[in-house]
Amino acid sequence: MADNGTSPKGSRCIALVGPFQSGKTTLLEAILARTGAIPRQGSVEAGSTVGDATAEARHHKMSVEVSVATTNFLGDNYTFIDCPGSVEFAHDMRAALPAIDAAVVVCEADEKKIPQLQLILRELEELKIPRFLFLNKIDKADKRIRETLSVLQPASRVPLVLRQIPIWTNDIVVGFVDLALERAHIYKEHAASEVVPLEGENVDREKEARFTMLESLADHDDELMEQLLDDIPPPRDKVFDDLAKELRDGLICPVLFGSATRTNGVLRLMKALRHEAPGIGDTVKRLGIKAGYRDRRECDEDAPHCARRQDVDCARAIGTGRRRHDVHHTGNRRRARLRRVQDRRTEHREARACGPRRDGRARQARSRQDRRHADRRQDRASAACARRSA
Ligand SMILES: Nc1nc2c(ncn2[C@@H]2O[C@H](COP(=O)(O)OP(=O)(O)OP(=O)(O)O)[C@@H](O)[C@H]2O)c(=O)[nH]1
Ligand SMILES: [Mg+2]
Repeated sequence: MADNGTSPKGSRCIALVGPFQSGKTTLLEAILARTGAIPRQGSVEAGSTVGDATAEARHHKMSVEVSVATTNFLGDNYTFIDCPGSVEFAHDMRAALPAIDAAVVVCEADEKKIPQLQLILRELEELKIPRFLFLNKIDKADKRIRETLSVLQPASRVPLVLRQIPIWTNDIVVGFVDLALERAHIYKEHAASEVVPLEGENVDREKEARFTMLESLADHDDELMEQLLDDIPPPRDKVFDDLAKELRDGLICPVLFGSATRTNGVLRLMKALRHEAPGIGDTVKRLGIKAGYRDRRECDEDAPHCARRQDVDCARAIGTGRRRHDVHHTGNRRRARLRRVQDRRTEHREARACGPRRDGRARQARSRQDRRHADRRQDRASAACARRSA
């Protein structure tokens, strides 16, 4: 286990949550495409995404249940739970939340969606779930990022800490500067962004934004505060450790941005999850899972996936107050119910269509059985007769 509590090889369970139509399913698709889990990125419009695979979801072009997908990024496994944003399906999101290691709250710079964003953030805050904010649809941004952040801030009880600033060209976001690494990137569509020299007006903007980020971190770190007051540049590792720790302790909500349809900002999000999202060890502590479950996990060291599932089941059980075996995936349950209804309908249809043939077959079977019984009766009678004459 690394110093920041994350396991470099551990598998993590991340929920994609956020207001209705903010781009969660598209972001999941972008993540799967960027990490090589699927060869090409599908779209919600074309009905070709991995998530939202049911006919109902495809028809309405919206999520109607959770979708789960697993991928691997730089040797670590990630399970993503794409939760529906519509309030009618909020219970599906609620069922998944207790089990997750962290959440990515996908949102837009849209004031109308702030009340729903606030409700979701409140739920995560109550459950003490570490959370990132992913400001999506940056390709349509028409406001400066600081303005957007001040609009979104009231929705969160903890500070929204900007981790990147956009690089603008002709009022379009063409890249970003990472404030922790102090590196500038230019977006490439459906490809990794290109690192470029940090220069021009971006140098001053970066300095100012980085200082604001460090100030937020220093609110909970006296040593960092002293370094800032003395104008001593803090070591990069310290900044990363603070970012991870304060995220884990629910003291900050880091903000990243990008465009899910263009796969921009997705690798940066994955790297933030890799370095900063808590691992299973922290989640077990957060949930207060009993030693028995932990022991079982330790026994299963050779089968990390099974161990992971046990923990997730266990966490779900704790979160929902039900026994572990009673807890099923809501989506699975709904699908199973749908399958049963469909099976019953098919049976009914077949019975109506093939009624006479089935009756005919049954008659044939009955007469075959009758003949066998008659033969056996005859055999028994002749054997008895032979015994008597002997
Ligand atoms: N311009 C732009 N459009 C986007 C982006 N991401 C998603 N969209 C569009 O936003 C719409 C909703 O996308 P979804 O991925 O279905 O959103 P969602 O949050 O999963 O929706 P629900 O699950 O129904 O809440 C679709 O039309 C997407 O094409 C983006 O980065 N930029
Ligand atoms: Mg969706």
